Amino acid sequence: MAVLSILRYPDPRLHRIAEPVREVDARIRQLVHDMAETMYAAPGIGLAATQVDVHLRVIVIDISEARDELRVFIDPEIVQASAESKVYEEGCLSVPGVYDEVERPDRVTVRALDIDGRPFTLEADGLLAVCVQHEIDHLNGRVFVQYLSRLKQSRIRTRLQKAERAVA
Ligand code: QAP
Ligand code: CO
Repeated sequence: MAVLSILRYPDPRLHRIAEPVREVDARIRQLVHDMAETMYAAPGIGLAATQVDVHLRVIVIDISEARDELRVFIDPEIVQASAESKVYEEGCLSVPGVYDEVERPDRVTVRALDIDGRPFTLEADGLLAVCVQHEIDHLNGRVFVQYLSRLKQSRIRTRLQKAERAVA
């Protein structure tokens, strides 16, 4: 197991489109374990492979209070989304210190493969629905700040670039 390093916005690699996995083998299971360790260490509630510079369609999520309900989604697809939407304050391990409101469908049905390569379907609402959509966006090269105004995006970019220089 290993804690992987997380790409920080505005890294261009965050905008790569991830490839389908299709076959869940030992290499993918190792990636899932490392991603889970990275998410728990951060700590965060969700992480997409894109954020650790692996461009495969793999997501880990744990929204439980006790941090003991790991959810794994391989090749996730949203097969249904509610017409009603909801605004939620989002953050991202790739955009540290930045939180802002994003509007998304309130409920989604997601189909994916589990760690054993078996297909499953999940109906999600609340925080889980937000998190699944946020992480699938990462696999499609989209970071949540791209839902914000151009002005906010430019301020966030400047702030994070300054922070990057300060630690370099
Ligand atoms: C995505 O985000 C998410 O800025 C997961 O300094 C977030 O785990 C989905 C984190 C909110 C739905 C709602 C962010 C940790 C963690 C930070 C995360 C930070 C430290 C973010
Ligand atoms: Co994120």
